[in-house]
Amino acid sequence: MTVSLEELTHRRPYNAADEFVDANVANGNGGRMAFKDAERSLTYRQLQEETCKFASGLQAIGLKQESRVLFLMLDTVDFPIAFWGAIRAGVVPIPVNTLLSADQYAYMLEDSRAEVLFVSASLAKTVEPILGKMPWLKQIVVSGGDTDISTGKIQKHTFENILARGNAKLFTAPTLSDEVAFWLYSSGSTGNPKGAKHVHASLMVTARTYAQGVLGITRDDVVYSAAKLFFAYGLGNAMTFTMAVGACAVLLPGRPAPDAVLDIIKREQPTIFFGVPTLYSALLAHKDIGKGAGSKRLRLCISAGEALPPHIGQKWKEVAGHDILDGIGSTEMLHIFLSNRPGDLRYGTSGKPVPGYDAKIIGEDGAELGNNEIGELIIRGASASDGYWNQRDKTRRTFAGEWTYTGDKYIRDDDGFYQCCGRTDDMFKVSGIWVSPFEVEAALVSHDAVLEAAVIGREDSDGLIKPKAYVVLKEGVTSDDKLFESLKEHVKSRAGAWKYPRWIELRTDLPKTATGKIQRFKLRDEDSKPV
Ligand code: 3UK
Repeated sequence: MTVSLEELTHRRPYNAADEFVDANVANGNGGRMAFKDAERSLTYRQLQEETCKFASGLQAIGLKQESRVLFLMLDTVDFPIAFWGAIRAGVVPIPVNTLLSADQYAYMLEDSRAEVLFVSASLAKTVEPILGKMPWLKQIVVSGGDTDISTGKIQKHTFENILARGNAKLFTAPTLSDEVAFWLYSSGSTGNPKGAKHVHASLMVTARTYAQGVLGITRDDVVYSAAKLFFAYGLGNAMTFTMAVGACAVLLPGRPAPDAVLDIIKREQPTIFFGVPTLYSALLAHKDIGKGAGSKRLRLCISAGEALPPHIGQKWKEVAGHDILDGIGSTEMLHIFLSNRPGDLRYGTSGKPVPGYDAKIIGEDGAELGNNEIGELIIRGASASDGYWNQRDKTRRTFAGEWTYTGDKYIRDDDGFYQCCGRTDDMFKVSGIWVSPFEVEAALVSHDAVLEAAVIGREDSDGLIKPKAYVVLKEGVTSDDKLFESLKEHVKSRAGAWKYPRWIELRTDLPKTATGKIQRFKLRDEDSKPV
């Protein structure tokens, strides 16, 4: 069954598992490899069988269509089995970040009212203290072995139990293309995470627009994404994009440290690699980095999550022999909506709108701005979230009719490239001229002595806002007045005279979200506290 984008985005009977799983088997991809992790691999036919068993197993333990389940799972083949088993049954999976604390899981379990928690055995200890206190949680399912944690009143199963409870009879629950299929929590820079609800049709929308339209993914591709499946970025990269064309994704359950990443690239020879800027930077510093990062078949390298500093893209091209395609996506839009593409790339920008998405830059009064004017980026596209769960006010501010407000400041140049200028809330003006912290940070990290930098606006003794920089130096660099002067000069020459940091504070690390984004608001809060 192949449905056109037009048909897909109008309410009709549609279960994403039909297209992503069953259509592969029907189209002759049944014997092809769909997923491979450190220990196991799965063909499309096996994926179909296992997801049927899993879906009926979920029904056997009492789950109904529209029930919600939380996934606290590492990247192994169990992830797609559980995800697509749930979708097939019309049960709503909510994959969450595996690096959070018990308190954060408690918040999400309570907020989502998930009835079942799927947890990788090695992560079970983290949630043990909260299990007894969750009002909605009834059962947990352990993947990758068993665990001896005490679960109190909550019933515990193993992944194998669930499969054994089900049967391989082919079925999909009667869902609609417009119906909520899964959620992803959006971390945000302040407050609790918000559950962004996504509908069945959205997964195929991102696969057709970005993965096929921009990357030209085919069934011969082998994908490795350092971004995990619980992020919207990883979920597309290493699951839905490959499945949409019958290709293969390789999964790494462990931490994507440079050694492990180079190792898997060398072993699996992927054709497409997805990373984030800090990883590319760390890989470039690794002694074993070279052509194709170790893969002879590598054809595309992608970066998202935060803006890619130009020097990293240029250096990667020199060393690994490939451009890095920077693109911006969000949990709210599900995947990438502005992107550079092969043969049409400008470092220091997020590229141009992905076909299927429209972008506008608007001023404070909401009116659309022209080229070379900074404003907020808003996006129209069929993969937008259906809204935040139980947060009407935030939903209405972010999803205004057809347009989604990104909260990002952007500027479009005369050639149509969109350049990121930081978040709406991090920007500040110096002498009436916008300064984007990002720009100053990019200038700082291009200095030889600097590993990382964060910039905020702070008031000087005249009450005027000026840039302040927090800098992490590279190992072995010693600081003195000369270094500080050299950093200031460097920014003046790179970013503009008024943008140089009037204060520089050295740090050993910077506050970051679980997804690695610098939390400038924390630095601002610290800075404004009286000493
Ligand atoms: C920022 C970028 C500049 C930007 C994501 C690819 O990152 C993803 O989703 P999140 O919800 O964060 C969204 C916000 O992150 N951002 C992301 N990419 C870039 N800024 N250049 C970039 N290339 O502030 C955006 O609003 O965590 C990325 C695919 C799916 C995703 N969800």
